Amino acid sequence: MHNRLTGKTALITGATSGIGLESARQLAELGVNLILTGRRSDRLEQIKTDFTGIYGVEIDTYAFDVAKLQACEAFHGQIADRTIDILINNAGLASGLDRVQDADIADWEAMIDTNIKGLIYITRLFLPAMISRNSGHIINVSSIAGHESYPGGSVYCASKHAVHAFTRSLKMDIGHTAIRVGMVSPGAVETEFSLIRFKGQKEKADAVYAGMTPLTATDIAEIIVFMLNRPAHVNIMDSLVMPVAQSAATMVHRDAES
Ligand code: 8X3
Repeated sequence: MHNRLTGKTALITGATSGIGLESARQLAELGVNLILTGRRSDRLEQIKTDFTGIYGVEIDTYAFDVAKLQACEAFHGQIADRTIDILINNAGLASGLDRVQDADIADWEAMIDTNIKGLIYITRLFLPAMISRNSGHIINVSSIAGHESYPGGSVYCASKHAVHAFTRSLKMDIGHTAIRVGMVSPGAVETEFSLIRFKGQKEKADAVYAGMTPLTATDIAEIIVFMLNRPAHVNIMDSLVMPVAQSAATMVHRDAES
């Protein structure tokens, strides 16, 4: 595959695990310099050490919570002199799978704050420089839950529908520029996602992927890299990606024995 990405700089939120971390790894392999953010500073430090040795690209890490506007503003101020060619708004989580009438409002707030507010804060802060330069590429990590709702997923699905709607409006608002904007909308990907959704209950998390072959973070990162690596006139607006065993958010074919 022709590599159009070497020497560019990518800012990736939620880069300490899962799709964010794999996207970082694959971009580093292609010679992309990285600015990685996440809440876990120890993991960021380890990733920086590991990747710097292997890939020889420039890597900077910033530990903060994208859900906090002031932290996002401070981060933006710290790297104001950097050219961000690629922004991957990946930070996000599911918290709980409870019916509306039973759900914990703190879970809802966590999802709204990170999945919606974090994504729109970072976009709002870094977009003006892209517009001034008339270049850049933004990929938002959405979900099948941005296309469909399912029981127990009310606010998670609402947050990903918000990502979907925001991404489409964003593209329109900067339609006069050369900036590309798209999203990736995965179905079941086996990462820390379900463990976090079920608050560390491993059996519940494992059951999500039982008897089927889920997607991996690597699968989704490959698609993100493919989207980023298209020629400048090609903008993939959305990639709805499912494991072959999953035909809709709640329709999963599982092996009979499990
Ligand atoms: C992750 C996929 O199906 O749990 O966004 O909503 S799902």
